[in-house]
Order: sequence, then structure tokens, then C-alpha cells
Amino acid sequence: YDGSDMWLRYPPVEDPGLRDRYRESATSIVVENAGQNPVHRHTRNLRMEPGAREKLVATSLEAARDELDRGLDGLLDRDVPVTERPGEPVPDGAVVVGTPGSSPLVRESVPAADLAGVGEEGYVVRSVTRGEGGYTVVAGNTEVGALYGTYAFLRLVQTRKPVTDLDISESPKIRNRHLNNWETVRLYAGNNADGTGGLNGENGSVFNFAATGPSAGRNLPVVLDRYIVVARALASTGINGITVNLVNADNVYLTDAYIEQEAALADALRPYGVTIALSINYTAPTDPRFAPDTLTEAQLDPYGDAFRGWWNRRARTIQQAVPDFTGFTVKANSEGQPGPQDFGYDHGDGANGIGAALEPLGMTVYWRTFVYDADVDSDRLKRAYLEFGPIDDEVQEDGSEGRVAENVFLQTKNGPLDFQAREPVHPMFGRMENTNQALELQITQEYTGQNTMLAYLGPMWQEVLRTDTYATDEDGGLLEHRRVGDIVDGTAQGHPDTAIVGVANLGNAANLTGHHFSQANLYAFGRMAWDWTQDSGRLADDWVRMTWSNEGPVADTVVRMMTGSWEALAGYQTPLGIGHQFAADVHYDPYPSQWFVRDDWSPVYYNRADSAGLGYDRSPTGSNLAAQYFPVLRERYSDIRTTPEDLLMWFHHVPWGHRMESGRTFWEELVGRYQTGVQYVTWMREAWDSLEPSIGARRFAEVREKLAAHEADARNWRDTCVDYWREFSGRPMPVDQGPASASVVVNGQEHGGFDLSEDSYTIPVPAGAS
Ligand code: BDP
Repeated sequence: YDGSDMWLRYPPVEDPGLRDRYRESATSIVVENAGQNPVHRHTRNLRMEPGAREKLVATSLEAARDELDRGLDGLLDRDVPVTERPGEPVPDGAVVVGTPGSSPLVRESVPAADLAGVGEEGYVVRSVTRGEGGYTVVAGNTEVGALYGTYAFLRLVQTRKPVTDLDISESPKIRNRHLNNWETVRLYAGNNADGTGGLNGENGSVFNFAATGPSAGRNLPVVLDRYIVVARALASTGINGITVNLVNADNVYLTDAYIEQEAALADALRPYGVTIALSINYTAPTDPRFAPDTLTEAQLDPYGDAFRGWWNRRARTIQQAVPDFTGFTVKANSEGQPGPQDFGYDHGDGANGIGAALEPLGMTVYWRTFVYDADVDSDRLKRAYLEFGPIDDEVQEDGSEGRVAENVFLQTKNGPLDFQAREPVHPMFGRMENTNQALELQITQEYTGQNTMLAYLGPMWQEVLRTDTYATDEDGGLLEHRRVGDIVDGTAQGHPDTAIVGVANLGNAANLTGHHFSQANLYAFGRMAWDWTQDSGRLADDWVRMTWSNEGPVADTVVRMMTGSWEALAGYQTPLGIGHQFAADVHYDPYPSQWFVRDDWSPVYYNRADSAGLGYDRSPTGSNLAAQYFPVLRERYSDIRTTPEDLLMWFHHVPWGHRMESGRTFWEELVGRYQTGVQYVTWMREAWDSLEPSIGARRFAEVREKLAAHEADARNWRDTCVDYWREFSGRPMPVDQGPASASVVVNGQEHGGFDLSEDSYTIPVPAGAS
């Protein structure tokens, strides 16, 4: 098995007793009126793999029915009959799926008031008892809700949980659970000039648009079978939207030839509740490809009819082909992309100009806040708030505060730099009281080991989402709900619309993500987008059971590997808050001594290594990024004694002899972090080896090979960085402190399983050094 069904493979339940019990609880599948509301129109345009056409479904209920059929047949290892009309009474053990509108049975079985509570996308999964027997109902107010419920029911069997006496009600905390697909990121390791290889796993993007050449816009639909796997995987976690092209956008995606193909893709995804959006360029209206409908640069006034009219026409054209088209993702005045500032306007003007064009069409703008420019302030990390804060504070003519329109999200990365393994949270969360804010997380492991390192990012996102911003109200009183998740889901400040965005990692590798374990990051993102309060360890456990094994000790070992893997990565990449030490052109290997073409892309700019210490002073004696946070965090980060040690060098130039909580010096602690990070990887590799008898040969070997490379590369991080820091610290290499210091703490829980005393802190000294 090659991993190509992701976590939706459905191998048989091994334990015969348990399988029999499940068989009693799932004797037949009942989906009334499944084909009533066809939702696709363009799929006839698709060129399909042989056999793919019959897998296409037209409605979400058909998708639910087919998933249940496939899932239960596999898990229960028998043919579970599917019926539209069960007859009276419903057979014992039936699984009934539907909405009150589609299914009289659902109407009868679930009181309207119970369903009302779960909203448009939620579901109820309930056991209905009747004398000795009974059946299970999976109900949503909408077909998509019922589909989500179906996946939840299947997950119970996949993870070997009971399916009797069920009474589950679920609804998403965040409305837009969205992906950004960076279909080509040519910069990074393994990316070939022809668009193959790269960040998203081997062989380019999952959607395979051709950007140039005679087949431009024409080869999208060939691999439809894979799209349906993706659609199912997304729906199974509750992801409901995807921007299909890279944020450094190519205008070709707005051309008619592409729109036709995007429509076909949207039709294939729609039954699974996934809508599409596009990344756009602010200056697309001037592109001659749209002639005769093109504007001059002088017409790019975001308040002008020409600009707004152009975007409205383009969006309307898309909407004709894709009726539920979501809107646009915009990267403007960022890393060389054009934007309103090139024409004398600010981000608020630009975002609102496009927002106004889309508003009559019911569409949304995701305007990214990833902006920085060496000219504005010496510290790149302060730039976003400096630019967007005043727009949020601005008092409008009607007396209201904040200029950004209601149908615009400001989309902000979790941290103020750029997706490092650990960053403080972005100071803008909570400070944009009058603006809809979307949180952007990077699922694809650009800076977290790409597709070589095993890094489960669930714990990082959990840390981010649970971080207390100490946000205050207008009078300076602490808000009751003020964690990042509370702000993103709208409860903190009552934002009308809510969104969370993940930069996705789907490629054309057989297993779609390159590293088998990278699938877990997509999975965890989707589940956390639905409910950010979920525990990342629990989600890992679900994924492992669905993907690898339900054998207790095997599952436990794999979960344990995963839960500490991010902290280990942070240990050898960003220990104690030293960020951006990557070789600037690949974002994989370390290169702490590098000066690159721009200061703020250079590791030395971030590490500030000298004989006094290490780290970037962002306290009041330095750039004072700390001042951008609410008072409690401002004070905490301003003082080296109160800054959390994991974030120390984000805010301070730390003296080599600084005394740490452990009693060790900063230098000793730093080396220790590198070392424990590497040791965890060694432990993971050994733990994986012990699982050989329980894992299929192909996937076992593929992961084993990745872990070997991972270990070598983690050692390289440790050795390269420590050797370099040592030149400045002038201190001797610390010696092993023994097992007591060997644990890796993840979200307050200790992980480990390795013994530090087996290895010492001794790091190879480079030739020529004394
Ligand atoms: C950085 C990537 C760059 C992206 C940028 C962004 O290196 O390719 O375009 O993020 O988010 O991490 O726009």
C-alpha cells in the first residue's frame, strides 16, 4: 500500500469479536432521496482517468452514501447493502443518513429543535432505540452537514470506538476553513524548472494546471481520481474551501481558458462541500491577456469605477462558471508583488476597492498582511502592525471605527516573521478589533523539514491557538475570551465572519504529501479548523489509527513519535527563540553565518551573534516589537527575566552567561536544546525500526529512509549552528547533564523515551578550531 487513500483506506477491523459487534450496528445503509439536488454542471468537461467517471457524485448525500458504502464494506469486510427505501419499519442496525428535507426518516428520528442547534454545517449522530433493536441516524440541516456526520461515524469505527448509545452533536467553530494551495514554489529544494518536484511533495501540485505552453489550462482534469481522494480527505476533516493557485499569482488563472477548467474542478469538489477561490494580482486589470478589457495604470484607483468595474466583471465571469466561487486571496506590496502602495494608496484602500467589486456578488477578499520592507522600520517583524493597525483604528464618517470592509479578511500568519518552527504569536491578533481576521498556518513544511523531516505540527498550532493574548477592551479591562483561537473564531470581539487558512501540502506524490507523516498535518489542520480546542495528541491518535494501525502498542508508539516531533524540530532549528537560520535560498539547511542579498533575508541579521551573546533585541532597549502586544505580554516580553525561555531570543540579545531556569548558563542550555532535539530524532528512528513487523513493507521502508535522512540533517543543524555560536561564546562545550534533562516538554507534557547519558553534548569541533 502506497498511502494514496490517505486516512480513508478502510482496512478490515482485525478483531473478529469487535467486527461482529460493528456488523450488528451497521447492517444496511439507508439514504433517502440521495440524488435530489445535483450540484455539478461542468464535470462533463473533465478528461478523466479510465473508470473515474463512475466515481463522480452529483450531491453531497450521494457522496455520503458512497463513502459509507466504501467505508463499511472495507471495515466490516462484507457487502453492506445500500437502499433508498428501507420499507417499514427501518431494519435493526440500519445507518440512516440525510437531512430533514431529504429524509422522512430523519425528520421522524431527530427532533427539529435538536438539529436547529447545530447550524448549517453541523450534524447529529444518534442511536435510536426501538424495543430490543434500533438504528443509527446521521443528520444534518444541510447535505454537507450530513456528509460531515458520515465521516464522524466512520471515524468511530476506524478508531475502534463504540457506535452504540451515540448522542453526538457537532458544529464548526469557524466558518471558513480554507486552504491556500501554493501550486508551484520553484525556489525550494527539489523543484525542477519544468514545475515538477518541490515543496508539496514530489511531482508538483495536485491540481496540475499548466501555466504555459500549448496545453495551458487544458491539462487540469486528467488526474481526476486523485482530486476525488483530496475532496474526500478535505471533507472528512471539515475543510470547506481552497484557493487553488500560489499567492504570487499568475494572471493566467483569471483567463477564460482557465476559468473553464476551474469550473470543472469546482464541480468535482462541490459535492464534498469544498468551494474554490483564486489568488490574484492587484494589477491584473492591466494585463494585455484580458484585451480588449484592460486598464491603464492610471486607472488602478481603488476608489474608481474603472478598477472596481473591472474586478466585478472578472468575478462575475467566474461566478457564471462557478456559482459558489468564494473570492480572491491577495498578496499585495509584499516580496515584490504589486499593490495599492505603488499607486499612492494604502492596503485598506486596495482591499476595500476589490471588496466593493465583489460585495454585490457575495464574495470575499482574503487580503494578506505578510508585508515588510527594510525602508519602513529596522525590524521587519513590526511592519504589518505598523501598516494595518492605523487602518483598523481609523474613525469613519459614520462614527464607526475601522476602515476595512465587512467582506474582507486580513489574513495573518501565526507569527510576525515567517512560519518558523516556533515564533511568538503575531501581535495583531486581538489588536484589530474592528476588522475580520483570518489566521494563516503553514501546513506544507517549507520551514519545518519540507518532506524529509517528520514534524507533526498539531502541537504547534495548539500552542498558537491557545496562546493568551491578554487582549483588553476599550477601558483596558481584560477580555474574558482572549486566546488566539477566541479571536479567530469571533467570540472575543464579535467579528461577523471567521476564517482559518492553511497553506496546503498536496502534491502529486503517490501519498500526496511526499512524507507519509505530512498527511497528519493536513488532517490535524482540518480538525483544528473545525474545533480549535481539540487536543493535538488526540487528533494524532485518530490519524494514526486510521492511517497506520489500531494495535495499541503500535499506535501508542507512533503517536508518541509524533507528539514530540515538533518540539524536537524546534530544538535543533529555533532553540530558545533563535529564528530564520536557514540557508536563504532553500529554507531547509542551516546557514547561520550567511549574508544574503537582503539583510532581512539573512540569518546573521536575525541571530546578531557577538561575543556578548545571541539574539535580536526587540525589547524597549532594541526595536521594541514588544510594545505592539497588549500590556501583559508587552511587559512580559520586555524583560529577559519574564520572557518565556522558548521565546527568549525573539526578544532579547541574551548574554552567554545568562542564568536559565535549569540553573545552567544560556550557552549550556542552548547546546542542550540542540542536542535533545537531535536525540529525539534518533529515538524516533529507533522506535520506527521496532515497528517493522506491524507496518506494511512499502510504507515502512519509505518512512525508514526519511528518518535516516532526517537524523543526518538534524545533526547537521546541531553541528553547524553550535560550531558557529561557539566562535562567539568562546565557552567550552558543555558536558552531559544526565537523563534528568532529557525530556522534551510538549504543551506541558513530558515526552522522551531516550536517555541523554548515552550520548554526550560533545559536538565535533571543525578542523582548525581549537
Ligand atoms: C514565504 C515563502 C514565499 C512566500 C511567502 C508568502 O518563502 O515563497 O511567497 O512566504 O507567504 O515563507 O507570501
